[in-house]
Amino acid sequence: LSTDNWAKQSIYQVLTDRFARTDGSTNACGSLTSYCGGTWQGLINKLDYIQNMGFTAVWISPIVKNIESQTTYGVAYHGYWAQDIYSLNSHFGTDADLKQLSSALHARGMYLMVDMVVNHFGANMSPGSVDYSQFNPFNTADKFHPYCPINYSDANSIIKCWLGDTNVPLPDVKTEDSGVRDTFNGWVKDFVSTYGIDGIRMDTLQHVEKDFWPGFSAAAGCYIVGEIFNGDPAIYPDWLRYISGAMNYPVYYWLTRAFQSTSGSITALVDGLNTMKGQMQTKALGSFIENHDNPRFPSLTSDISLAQNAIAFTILMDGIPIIYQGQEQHFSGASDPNNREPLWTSNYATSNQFYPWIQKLNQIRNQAISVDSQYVNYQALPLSPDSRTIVLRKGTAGSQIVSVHTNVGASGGSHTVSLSSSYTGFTANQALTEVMACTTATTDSSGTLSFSQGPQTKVFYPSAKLVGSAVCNVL
Ligand code: ABC
Repeated sequence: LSTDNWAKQSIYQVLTDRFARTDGSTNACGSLTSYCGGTWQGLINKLDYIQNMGFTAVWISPIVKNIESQTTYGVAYHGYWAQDIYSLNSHFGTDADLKQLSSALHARGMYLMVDMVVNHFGANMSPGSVDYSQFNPFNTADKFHPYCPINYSDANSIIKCWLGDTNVPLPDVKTEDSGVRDTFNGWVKDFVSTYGIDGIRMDTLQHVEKDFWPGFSAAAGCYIVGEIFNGDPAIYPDWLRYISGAMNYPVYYWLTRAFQSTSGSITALVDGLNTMKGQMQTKALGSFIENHDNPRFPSLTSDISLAQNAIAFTILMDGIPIIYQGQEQHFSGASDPNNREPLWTSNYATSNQFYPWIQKLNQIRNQAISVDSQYVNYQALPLSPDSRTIVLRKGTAGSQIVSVHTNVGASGGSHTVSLSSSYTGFTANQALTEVMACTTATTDSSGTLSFSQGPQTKVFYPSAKLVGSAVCNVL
């Protein structure tokens, strides 16, 4: 699937081992550093849960065979310690199961994104004594860079040295070798067609030299969103010359800081968004507030409305929304592995304060995309009418979403906000729906929209454009 098509999707991130078991059992996992039993079959059985939340695509953990042994950090339940890239990880299921997952998604009109790693393999021995013969296909030392720990202030070291540590070193593949490149290109081409993969989440993108990526991308033939774990916006424009998309880590940091407390800086978020869009096309970036590597947002604050605002912002900002499993259950694990809770302990509840919230946001975004061919191309206009509030206007006039987010917190009370038509693009006496609460609103004779803003996100949309949609039953 192309980048333009991916820009219209909304992705749910699944940690395969932690999402659902084949037999649907919900008893706890003995240890969060062991396999907990989640499988591709378990996932297939729970696709309604994901699709009913409004998602159109699922990102799953790496699928290849990993090292099996018990390490200092447990076993490879996350999938990032590859041993044999030509075999599947049997803990997650069989070849037939993975194909079935792909076809089950496609039958629903949904898409499959697979996490992939080319930067390294995994080893459970000291860097000096790595047994390369255990790897497939690169089973000799000369296909790897010699060991050195990464020095993040040296660009060359980020590419050539090894991630992991001396307990669990991640032998760094010599990706500049033309034979290695040919092998990876053949491998990805094959995997994409064999399993009907529509998109790729590429691990450790910045640890592989940039000129590796165009050839790999051409072989893959689909959208790739690269993980560049870096909050500096300045490095992104050049990366986007080599790869179709990237995780939006800069906005992740500004957004977290703005909403993690009632004194977070909204100004820094507005400035950051303007910096990003001034430098690059933002529609192919992955928007997120949580993932499996960082402390979950609710570990920073227990405030429900701050979490709801942060999620709403993720879904309505520029880029492809990515929600990590468990956000809809307000899970609050902090560092890895505590942020990798088995989802089944929630019993997949759908009537809490987050599942319907996410569903509504996906629905309004999906609706805006279906009626406005330019919605995803329109780079949102951020505005901060006061120090506690950020407004985003996104979409062509006539079918634009104007969303209002605040960090006053659950006990912050309400204040009046007025937005002029020159900002919103709304017209005089226009009938609008505030879709989060399904209430109506009308602009005044000069097109100004005034309302009382409480702690929760408000999302205004022209009522006429909701007709026929599932949102708020507008007739
Ligand atoms: C295991 C244990 C951990 C233990 C660790 C030593 O070993 O679980 O408890 O602390 C996988 C597993 C992990 C496992 C690791 C290592 O492998 O999931 O459980 O940790 O064995 C990707 C994946 C991630 C995966 C790997 C490895 C890579 O998403 O799940 O981890 O395949 C770096 C990489 C990044 C990587 C991340 C974990 O480490 O670049 O690709 N993620 C700075 C650096 C970043 C660095 C980051 C975290 O620190 O610049 O490159 O990411 O170490 C901002 C700056 C950023 C800065 C942050 C901290 O601050 O702008 O640049 O990031 O302000």
